[in-house]
This record gives sequence, structure tokens and C-alpha cells, in this order.
Amino acid sequence: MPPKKAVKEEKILLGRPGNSLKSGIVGLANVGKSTLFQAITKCSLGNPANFPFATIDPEESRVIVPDDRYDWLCEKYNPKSRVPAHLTIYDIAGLTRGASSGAGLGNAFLSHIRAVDAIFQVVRCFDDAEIIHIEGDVDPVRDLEIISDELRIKDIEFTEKALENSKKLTRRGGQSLEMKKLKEEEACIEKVLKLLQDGGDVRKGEWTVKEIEFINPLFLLTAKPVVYLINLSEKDYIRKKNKHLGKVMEWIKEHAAGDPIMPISICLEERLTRFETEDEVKAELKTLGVESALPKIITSMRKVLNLGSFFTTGTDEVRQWTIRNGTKAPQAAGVIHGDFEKTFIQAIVYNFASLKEMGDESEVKAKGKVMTKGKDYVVEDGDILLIKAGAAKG
Ligand SMILES: Nc1nc2c(ncn2[C@@H]2O[C@H](COP(=O)(O)OP(=O)(O)OP(=O)(O)O)[C@@H](O)[C@H]2O)c(=O)[nH]1
Ligand SMILES: [Mg+2]
Repeated sequence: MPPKKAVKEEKILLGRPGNSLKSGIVGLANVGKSTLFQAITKCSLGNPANFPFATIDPEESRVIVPDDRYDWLCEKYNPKSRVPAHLTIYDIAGLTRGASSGAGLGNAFLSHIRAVDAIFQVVRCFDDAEIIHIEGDVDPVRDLEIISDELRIKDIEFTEKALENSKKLTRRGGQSLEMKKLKEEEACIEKVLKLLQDGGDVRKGEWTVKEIEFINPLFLLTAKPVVYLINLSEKDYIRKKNKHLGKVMEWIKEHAAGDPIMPISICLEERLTRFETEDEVKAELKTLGVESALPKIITSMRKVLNLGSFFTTGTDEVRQWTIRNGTKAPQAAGVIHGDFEKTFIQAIVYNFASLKEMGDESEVKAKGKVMTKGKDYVVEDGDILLIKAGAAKG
């Protein structure tokens, strides 16, 4: 007997759906979050004059996503208008021990974290007696524990509330389809609660597609992807050594295996923004023998958010668009213009890799690499798209 064909389950991700996602900078008070935010906003990724609305308000900013493919396309087409992809970043107020029960800025702070889709967690590993540490001394593992506890305690509270509400609904019992679904949901909420009570983070759990559908509307804090930013002194960043580093890596490996860990010297990044020109910045980095960590932290955030890009090209405009990996052509078209999703007819597609290899669109065409795709086409990272859509119905 031939093997049964595996039914391919459509993958869905933890978190909010959509292509316009936000990340927030989270950490204990006074660890360098706002300094990082300002450094990102001021550096060449942050606030170039031809990119409107880069700084949305003092706490929210759009930052350019560095991408060699975009640079290559701009060079090739020399377009009148260039629009890179961006990532929206929030500077969030500092967290304190006990925030989950209202200490410090307490719940206001936690609601800001709830509003973002992913977390840059700044961990202070630099020693500087002048910069007060809210817990008295520099101990990054303790700080990691505090943040992890606070977020988890808040999630437990939410999940308990959700369970209580669910129990009110399932109490009347019965065999209806609706009741069956409610009971499945309740079992899932119980499973989430158990994981949290055992000290786990929701993003590290093993969930079925159905469970993820139940979990997403809970907007849990520990379900959000995290990129750990290890804030070192400039000296330690340059020599790639720090006395806390071993323990920090160990903690993250044990509690958040697989999450990206990026060393950074926020102090250095801030200092670099004070140079007048990009060339001076490059010269300084060359002298120090290091690279800025900012481009890497942005690209790694895109990765944990499962974001990819497609391009639209031409001499009028080269533009890089952001989509979730796995997005189909009509939804990708909808990112360009809301109406295109409904009126989508087809997409003319070839990949950047082909264009780069063959050098020219006509060559790509001659080699048969330009494809016409319909509404089931899953857009691949690096696709160059031309969308054909009908007229919008009034
Ligand atoms: N030595 C040193 N000082 C730093 C570094 N990063 C930030 N600071 C200093 O630490 C102080 C606090 O920095 P902020 O960026 O405001 O810290 P924050 O995390 O935003 O603090 P809250 O918003 O209060 O939670 C400032 O005086 C910064 O200059 C660093 O990498 N090294
Ligand atoms: Mg701050």
C-alpha cells in the first residue's frame, strides 16, 4: 500500500498576524534602553532626510532595514525614488522588580510591552559606578531572572483570568460543536497555565496550530520573540570579553534556548552618532577593529519576527516591502495597496538572485525565470513582483 499522503497543516505563528510589526526595547531601569533608541534613530539606519516620518514621536521610530539586495537594486536602476524597508521600534520605560504587582511604572509599562510584537531585551553587563543600578550592583543573571519573572507573573494572571472566563462558559456543559470547541480552548488555556507555573515561557512551548489559534488572542508577554542585547562597555566589546558573559549565555541557553544573543556596546553606538560623516564613523570603527552592532540587531529582529521582503523595481522607484514569511501573493499585493488584495489578478515574479546572476531583466526573461503566478503563490524572500490587479470596486 502506498504511504498515506501527509496532510500539510497550514503553519501559523504565535503572535499577531500582519506585516506591520513593532518591536520594543525592554529591560530594567537605567540599563541603556533610551540611549540605544537614540543611537539607532540618529545613525544612518535611523533618520535619513529622504525617509519621511522616521521619528514618529520621542518613543517610537522607524529604522531602515539594511539589505545588500536593496542597495544593489538602487545602484542598478538609479531610481527617482528609493524606499527601503523599515522596522518600527519603541523605547519602553524601565521595568522594576514587582512591576507585575504595580511597583515602579508597573502595569502601564507592561501594557506597553503588550502592544509590541517582539522584544529587544537590554541586559546590563557594563560596570560604571556613576550609573546607578536599580538593584544596587551589576548582576545580569539576577536581572534576567527579574524580567523573566515579571513577564511570566503577568502572563499567569492573564491566563488565570482567561481560564475563569472560560469556565463560566463551559459550566453549562452539553455536546454542541460550540461547547466542544470551548472545552478544547479551556484545555489549551490550562496547558499554558501549567507551563507558565512551571517557569516556562509560552514561546518555548510546543503548540499545535489549533492551540496557537487559542493562544494568540491572549496576547501573552512571554509568547513574544526576544533578541537579547548584551550591553558591554566599549572596552569589553572591542576585546570580546566580559566577566559576566559566560553566566549570561548559560542562563539564556537554559531558559530561552535558541533566542539570539547579540553583544553590543550602547555607549560606543551612541558615541558613533556624534561623528559628522559616515566616513568618519567608518574610520573610527576601523581603528577600533570592530563593527557597529546595529545593522545586525535589526536583521536578527526581522528574522525572529519571521519577516521577509519582496521588491518592486524600476527607474521610477525601487522599494523593499515587508511581509511575514509564508504570505501569499494577494496578501503581499495588499501591503502595496489595500485594494490590491481584493482585486488581485496575477503576479509577475522573478527572484532577486536570478536578476543578480543574470544581470538584466531581459536575460532573466530569456532564461525562462520570469513566472506568472496566481493567488495561491507563496511569495519568497527576495522576490521581485509586478502585481496585476483589477479596478477597485467603489
Ligand atoms: N557606562 C555606560 N553608561 C551607559 C551605557 N548605556 C547607557 N549608559 C548611561 O546610563 C544612563 C541611563 O541610560 P538610559 O539609556 O537612559 O537608560 P534606560 O534603560 O533608558 O533607563 P530607564 O528609561 O530609566 O529605564 C545614562 O546616563 C546613560 O548615559 C553604557 O553602555 N555604558
Ligand atoms: Mg529610558
